[in-house]
Amino acid sequence: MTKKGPHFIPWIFRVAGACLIMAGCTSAPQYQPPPQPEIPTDLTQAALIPYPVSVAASGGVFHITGETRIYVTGPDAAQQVAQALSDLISPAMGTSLQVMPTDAPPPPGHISLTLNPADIALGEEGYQLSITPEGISLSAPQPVGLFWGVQTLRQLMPVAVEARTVQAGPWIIPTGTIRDYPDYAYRGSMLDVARHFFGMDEVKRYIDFLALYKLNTLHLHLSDDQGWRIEIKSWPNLTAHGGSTEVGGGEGGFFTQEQYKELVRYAQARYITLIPEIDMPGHTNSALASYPELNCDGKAPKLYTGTNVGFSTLCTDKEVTYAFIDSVVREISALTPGPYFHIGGDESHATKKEDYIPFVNRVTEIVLKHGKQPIGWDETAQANINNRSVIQLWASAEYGQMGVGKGASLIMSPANKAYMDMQYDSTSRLGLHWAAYIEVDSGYSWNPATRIPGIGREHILGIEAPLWSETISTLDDIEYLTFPRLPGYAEIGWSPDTVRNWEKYRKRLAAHGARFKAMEIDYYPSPKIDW
Ligand code: TNX
Repeated sequence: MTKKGPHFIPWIFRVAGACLIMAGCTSAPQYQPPPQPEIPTDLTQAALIPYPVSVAASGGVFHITGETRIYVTGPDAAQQVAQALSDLISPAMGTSLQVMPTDAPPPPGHISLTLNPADIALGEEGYQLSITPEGISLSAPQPVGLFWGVQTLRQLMPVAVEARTVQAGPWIIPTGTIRDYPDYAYRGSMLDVARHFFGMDEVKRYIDFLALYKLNTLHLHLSDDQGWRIEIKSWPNLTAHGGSTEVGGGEGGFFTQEQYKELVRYAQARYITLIPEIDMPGHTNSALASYPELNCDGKAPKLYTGTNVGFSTLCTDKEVTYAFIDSVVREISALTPGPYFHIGGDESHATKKEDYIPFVNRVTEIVLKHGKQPIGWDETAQANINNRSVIQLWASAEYGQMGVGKGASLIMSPANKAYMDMQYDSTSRLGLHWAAYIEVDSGYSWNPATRIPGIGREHILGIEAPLWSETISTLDDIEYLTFPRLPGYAEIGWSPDTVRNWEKYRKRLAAHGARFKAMEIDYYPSPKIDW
């Protein structure tokens, strides 16, 4: 055995030894304990968006571990929500939380999901979440409430839960009770897949974003001058030709009816209703280019890849126009379990007013005949509408008031507050600014029920934040304009006015920055927020 001299002592002991001798030495390598995550024990301080109606803290914590089970009582729909919860948190925990259907009262120490139709104070979509050190009990009158309660639970968990790879934990949740239900029944966003086409994966991810923030409606703008994006079997050239390009001359695209059904199912599993929009009589160049007979002069125009508006119109006094619309509404309605069909009706500057009103009247009847309730942009309030129509206010207070006067209910999307295609400020890399620059505080700080004289809470179905796509063509672009504004619209739609407060909201939103990162969302880091 070779005798080793002191020069064989590993360097680390030598440095440590030297430091023992030299008093006051501070350069010794010291043991660094791993950083302890701050243990959140005050439920009222949780960064929940939208903020719940009521939150009471009890100061303790519940640990979710690999041993935690999800007990569920109730029909298939409730069990699917329990499975969704398991699927949501299992990847980051690295273990699959077991779902246990049961009719017996669930044992303590676990998570339980229960339907409680007797709790009518929670309304259609509400839920109650009771968290103690011994377990979590989520109850709701309907499965949809369980689903929204799961989203709250998700936001109460450490943000690492959003990662799709195994994370360290611990999976700790503060204790207390939340009772919660939405202010407005309609809470939506619109995605324009016509100016630039976005495909299945992009739309599904967008649906995921809505679900996290308890938005229950996705309005898809499926046709415009630049492209027709949904297969119509009886008018196949709409997509074959009309779907073949987009703004800037890219290749465009469209959804087959099978794909559209898949989107409907994907949204339904997240309690989100799809609303299809076929914009007419203006915004129709792609249809006019596909079928010459829809033009008054019988000649098909060229496809259009610019961004002007207001130059196209269906020929309102040809019968074939209404046969065409009937087929389109019939085929799309058959794919649509939701109650609404959006007929557009905006910016029809190439249609004479005396033609526009009878056109909207007739299209309204076609939509009703196919079992759907028509929604139109605010200009459609000029037609002979009544309480069967919904008016989506985007630009005109006067048309909004006219719609309310005729008995229609309103969706509030004022462009200078709710349009997510508006730039944040003059330096934003994407977006337009014809309506306003909309920084995060401006997008958050308004009240749909007091914005327009004569239009009150009782006239309003809800709010919607549209995302037009003239300037955006990738998922990153979508994310940049959507985040961080979307959570603010979700809060306006869900939380009562009395709990909405910009100073508090901006702190909660800051905490969501880490969640966006874990979800790999390419958000705009607004200087209004201390990220
Ligand atoms: C106005 S909003 C439009 C859209 C544009 C949008 C751009 C509405 C009903 N019409 O055609 O895409 O502005 O911000």
